[in-house]
Amino acid sequence: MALKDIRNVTICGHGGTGKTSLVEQMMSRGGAISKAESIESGRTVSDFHEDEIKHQISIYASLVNLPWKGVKINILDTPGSSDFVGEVVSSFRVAETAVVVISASAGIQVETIKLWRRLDNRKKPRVIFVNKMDQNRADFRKSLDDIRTTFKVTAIPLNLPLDGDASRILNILHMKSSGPEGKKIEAYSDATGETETWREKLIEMAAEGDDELTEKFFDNGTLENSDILKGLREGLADNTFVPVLYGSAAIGSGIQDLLDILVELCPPPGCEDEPLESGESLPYHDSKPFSGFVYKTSIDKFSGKISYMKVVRGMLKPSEFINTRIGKKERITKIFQVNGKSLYETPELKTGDLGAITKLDSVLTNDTIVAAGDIRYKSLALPIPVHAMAIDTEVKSDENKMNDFLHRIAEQDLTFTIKFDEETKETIVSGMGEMHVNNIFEKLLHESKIQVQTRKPKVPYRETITKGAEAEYTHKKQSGGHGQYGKVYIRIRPLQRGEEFELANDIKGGAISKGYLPGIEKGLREAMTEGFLAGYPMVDIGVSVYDGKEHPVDSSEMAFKLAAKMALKKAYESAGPVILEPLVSLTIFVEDQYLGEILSDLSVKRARVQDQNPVGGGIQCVKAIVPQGELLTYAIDMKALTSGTGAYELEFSHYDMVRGKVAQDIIAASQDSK
Ligand SMILES: Nc1nc2c(ncn2[C@@H]2O[C@H](COP(=O)(O)OP(=O)(O)OP(=O)(O)O)[C@@H](O)[C@H]2O)c(=O)[nH]1
Ligand SMILES: [Mg+2]
Repeated sequence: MALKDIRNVTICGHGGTGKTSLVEQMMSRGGAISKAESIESGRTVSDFHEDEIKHQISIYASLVNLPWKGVKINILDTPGSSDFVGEVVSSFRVAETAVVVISASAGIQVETIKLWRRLDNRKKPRVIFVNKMDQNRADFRKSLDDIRTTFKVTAIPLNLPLDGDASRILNILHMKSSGPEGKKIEAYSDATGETETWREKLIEMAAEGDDELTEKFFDNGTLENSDILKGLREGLADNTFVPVLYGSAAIGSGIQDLLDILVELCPPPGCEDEPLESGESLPYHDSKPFSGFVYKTSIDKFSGKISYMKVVRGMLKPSEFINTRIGKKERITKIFQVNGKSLYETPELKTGDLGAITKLDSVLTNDTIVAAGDIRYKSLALPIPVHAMAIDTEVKSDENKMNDFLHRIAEQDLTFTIKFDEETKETIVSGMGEMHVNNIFEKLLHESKIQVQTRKPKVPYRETITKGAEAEYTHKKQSGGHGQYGKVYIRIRPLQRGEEFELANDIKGGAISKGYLPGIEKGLREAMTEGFLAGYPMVDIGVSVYDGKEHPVDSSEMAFKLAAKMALKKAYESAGPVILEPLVSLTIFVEDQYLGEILSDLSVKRARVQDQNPVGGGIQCVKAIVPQGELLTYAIDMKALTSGTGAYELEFSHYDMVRGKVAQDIIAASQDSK
């Protein structure tokens, strides 16, 4: 099997557009399964996890494969919910083509628009499959217009439902008709000439990007089918056109057309070089020593740890390999082809192919495995988790077990993180949304019988000063025996945001001995960790110690430590202390109809809206800078404000001063919790 005999395809699109049902149909048509099962039956090949069956949605990107016309098609069936977008993004990395599924009746939806932008950034060739053409509201002309205006692409249909009937599909690339389940139907005679018009457009499109084909087209007024395919193949690879197919996964129509196109038009692996961590890239090559990239890790009840791999160079056969992240040798004894939950042992995986290996102890997602050499393929560029919460176990003694479980999940799912926040003393988990995090808690309860309690995380406020000040403090105690004595003079000044802390020794004439200076530094640093206004860490303060006094017998490091701490407190109080709050940059995608609600909610949340633009398909993109403390439950607010259709992304921006009542409330809350 050469590179040209493999296709790696990701199936993506908004939730519920019928991706999993479509994959089921494709597998059945390719003979990989005997019958396409429905989502409702819970028996589809790609939605095999217990949580997927329970909720009747895809949660993980499943790998399946099927043969079609001598080609092995690997398919990654991805979830549509933005909560699981990490799975989609990792599938983009290993697939050369994306099939974007749109529901004919629902139109182009927000998640599809977001995915399209991600695919644009990667210049990934795309095929659009307009599904659910069996439904009443389906209208192929309208959906084609929507695609063109929303994505601003040259979209050309390669098949059409005749008279709007999804059970009668005409393939205009090969001019043949088919019915439900791909059954042959009578040849279609088109009195309107519409299909001919589309075919002519298709041929013009094929001729356009290639000088040789353009010439042939002008000479003959048309092109032979092999030339049409060549031209379209080039246009698809260069993203100059997007083929659109119509069909229905419910009645099994248009499926064969899709499979044909994947084989005839879509690029095989190796059309693009594989990027390396170093910034360079390596071409795919079948006669080089083996190297492969681990794009996903999962843990299965039966097989244990499964590492999913794409072979970039050479061939993977059982042998000893090196994990280049840690330079550790790993023995691979068994290699598998994957169809959902079924792993089939295979003697080898060829260049460009996708498959799995079990029980690779040292191997994590993003690792590179090689036969020889020291390369590392570029890591997946995954989105940052946006929804954070503080958690505790209901029963205190379950804490270690919960931590182990959640760390194991975080190892498999890189869009889920768990960490102990030293500053707020809380265990914080973060994910892509409420559904994502709740699904993990459900698993924890189901598999380990551990119930967690969740809270809004504390906001990591900081304190700082707004002007310079000076103070002196004498720490003096006489309580029998040795006394304690230390006197320090300090000046403090505000630093730039992010400079944290600076200490200058400006003591003249040895007023304080060198041996006491570490005590002074310790005192100041200790004080910086707990501000005098509300107990939050102090930042961006420069301290100059410029004078002091010591006692020949009673002075000690400890005495100077306490003196420095108290001097800082005195100076701080007259240096205009303020609370700083973290701000995040928020990007929102929302349908036009909910824009007003979202904007008025943002103004309540003290947001500064920076940008607001329509991005096509009736979707608006809003960018704003918002205090993190206002967004602690934004996943829930967003759902309520937009009937579950809105989506957002977050990124830390900077710290800024809090004023007025909000600042007073933060200070009052800190007093209450003492
Ligand atoms: N009428 C009709 N219903 C369909 C069609 N394709 C899928 N459905 C139904 O739409 C629902 C969602 O189908 P799925 O295949 O789970 O959709 P999905 O895109 O995989 O969903 P997620 O993975 O959760 O994003 C199910 O109830 C399907 O039976 C279709 O062509 N026509
Ligand atoms: Mg699905």
